[in-house]
Formats: sequence, C-alpha cells, structure tokens
Amino acid sequence: MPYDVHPVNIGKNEQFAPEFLAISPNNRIPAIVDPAGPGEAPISVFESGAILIYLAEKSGKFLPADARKRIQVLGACRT
Ligand SMILES: N[C@@H](CCC(=O)N[C@@H](CS)C(=O)NCC(=O)O)C(=O)O
Repeated sequence: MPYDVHPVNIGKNEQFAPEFLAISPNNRIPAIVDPAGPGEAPISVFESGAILIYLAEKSGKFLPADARKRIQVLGACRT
C-alpha cells in the first residue's frame, strides 16, 4: 500500500498539537489516516495493534479467516 510519512517530534511535544490530537486523541504515535476508509470516507486509526489489524483486514492478508489460526496470529492464545 502506498503511504506518506509525517514525522511527529515528541521531543518538541508535537504529539499535543490539535491537528495531531484530531488523529490520535491519546497523543501517541504511531497513528495512520486512511483517506479511503470504510465507505470510502477517511478514517484515523491509532494504537499500533489496532493499526495492524486494520491494515491486515483492509489488505486481506496476514489475518487468516480460520478462528484458531487468526488468534494465533494475534498472539493471544496458547496452542
Ligand atoms: N500503546 C501504544 C503506545 C504508543 C506509545 O507509547 N508511543 C510513544 C512513543 S514510543 C508516544 O507517542 N509518546 C508520546 C507521549 O506519551 O506523549 C501503541 O501501541 O501504539
């Protein structure tokens, strides 16, 4: 997927800028904006785990449909 990187300098408190808080309300990086989100509307996603799940679901890759394999990928089970 093509993407643009927008550095946020937390050493300069840029994570508290209103423009960034509109994307990531917990003032944490990483965060993404998908201009073509569900319903073709833009969506902001924050928290790295949520971002990875969002991108996996959008791409149709990495997250198996099978429940056992899916939870193994999420790293939240004992086999
Ligand atoms: N649970 C978050 C943690 C992210 C996080 O802690 N990011 C740090 C940098 S590594 C941050 O943005 N700190 C800025 C702050 O706390 O103001 C995730 O997984 O995305």
